[in-house]
Amino acid sequence: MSLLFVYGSLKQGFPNEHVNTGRRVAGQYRTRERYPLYLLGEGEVPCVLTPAGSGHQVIGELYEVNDGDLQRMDRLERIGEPQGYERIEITVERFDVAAGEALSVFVYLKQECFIPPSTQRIGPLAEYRAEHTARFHWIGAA
Ligand code: PCA
Repeated sequence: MSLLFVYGSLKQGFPNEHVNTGRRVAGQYRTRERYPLYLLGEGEVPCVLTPAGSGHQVIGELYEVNDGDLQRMDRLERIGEPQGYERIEITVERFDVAAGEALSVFVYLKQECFIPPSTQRIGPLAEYRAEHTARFHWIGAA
């Protein structure tokens, strides 16, 4: 079992929730560091970028996932493909309780240096919300 932090279309009630077969962990979570979260391209696809240090502490949901869950989501996020996300470990913290613990978790993100400069960006955002999905269209594999 591993922990996966999702902040975009894989959240509950968002367009790719059906691919997220993990088990939700109670609580509200955000990244410990600030990250730039943008809606990228004409599909307005949510994407956290590295390096950290600008933008906001990004808010999302935490899931317990097994290998099968990760395989399904890795395929959607096109892990290992040129246009795809990377899955790396970052630190998140629970913020709906006092002194929430820091946890090391997986997250899907992209490196800033691989985003073509001409790509449309909206943000940086602290949280991907329902209204941000209005023009969302996915170019993933699933
Ligand atoms: N799916 C992943 C990364 C961005 C996206 O839309 C997520 O929800 O965390």
